[in-house]
Amino acid sequence: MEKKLINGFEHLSYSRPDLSLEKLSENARTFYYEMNQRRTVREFDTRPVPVEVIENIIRTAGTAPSGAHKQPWTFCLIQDPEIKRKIRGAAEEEERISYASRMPTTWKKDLAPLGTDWEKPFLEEAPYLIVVFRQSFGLQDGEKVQHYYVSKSVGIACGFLIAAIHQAGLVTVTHTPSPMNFLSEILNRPVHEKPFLLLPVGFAKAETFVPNIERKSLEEILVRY
Ligand code: IYR
Repeated sequence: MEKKLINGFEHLSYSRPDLSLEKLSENARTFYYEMNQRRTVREFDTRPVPVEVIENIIRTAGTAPSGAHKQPWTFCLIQDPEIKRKIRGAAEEEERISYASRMPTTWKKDLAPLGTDWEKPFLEEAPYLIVVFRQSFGLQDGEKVQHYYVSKSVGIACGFLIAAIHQAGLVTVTHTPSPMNFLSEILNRPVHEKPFLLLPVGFAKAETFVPNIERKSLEEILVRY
């Protein structure tokens, strides 16, 4: 392996396979077709999933780029039914108030096609919950470590996570109970970690339905210069 020093730091020679343009097109098309099959699913089968599958999904999320390579994320993996029960109870308590009085009419009108409500049975039914925490700063041997672009970094890692869940053949819903500080307490996280996203993971229920909604076309999301 070829090496070189840049700013006094070791760099390794790196390359990607030199693919034909046909293969390149096929790869991009195939990956898009695969990702376009992804749907947010709120109904889970209670069938178990080997923990090794979830570990590799989390490893994939950990391959995301991050500000100054600080990797400012923590993924909490919950299997314990008692902790799931606590999380569901606390999330539903917040959601009940949100749906009843915190969310304005426009918001609720926008959510109507998705069929969401305050009840979150998936928080107990899914075999796993992954709670992603953003680290506002790091701690190494009691010393504060500066983190950069934390939300962008953790957002990208969550994108990788969701893609890996789908690619494995499993489903998830990006659940953001609000406020979500109860997760820090239940999971006993240190103060420099803030809850970012909660994802139940598992097989989709044998018969489930998803909203009949469309994705924006390329021309709607792309501006060419
Ligand atoms: N957090 C609530 C409400 C909610 C908000 C949005 I924006 C969604 O896309 C879906 C749900 C809930 O989880 O029900």
